[in-house]
Amino acid sequence: MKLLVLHGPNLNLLGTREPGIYGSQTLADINVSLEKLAVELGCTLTFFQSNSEGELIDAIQNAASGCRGILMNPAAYTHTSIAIRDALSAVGLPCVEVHLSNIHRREMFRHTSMIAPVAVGQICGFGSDSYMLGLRALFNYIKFQ
Ligand code: CA2
Repeated sequence: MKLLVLHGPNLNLLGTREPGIYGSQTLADINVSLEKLAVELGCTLTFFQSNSEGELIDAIQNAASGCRGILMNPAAYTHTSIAIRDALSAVGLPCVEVHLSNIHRREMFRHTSMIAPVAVGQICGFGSDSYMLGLRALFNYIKFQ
């Protein structure tokens, strides 16, 4: 089972700034942990981070050939991007939306997700564990659907 892991804008800065909100782990640390879990579960991961909405959309479209699902932290595009939502909807692959922080206890503008209505589910507020929980959830969803 091949899965795509997508990281949205500014997540390349993880571990270098705002550790109080986003933790001290770098994106590379999170990817290593995901990779270890993937070996345990028996799936293969492809990782991609971009600060560009268009590149994320291209990655979602390309996932349609070969990948069974998408684990995605759309970062700030969560709250704004109808284009990413449309891409997910168009490819029809199961997507689990994850966030490091609990977006529902932060500013009002973070309470709305454009992505949640086209996702299998959303996991937020557990720091890097959100990604691990999200990977397990996506894997089990695909395996048992
Ligand atoms: O909690 C999350 O995972 C977010 O997706 C992170 C986004 C934010 O816009 C969402 O509302 C919630 C921000 C990612 C920015 O990451 C940074 C990392 C280090 C330093 C500065 C920003």
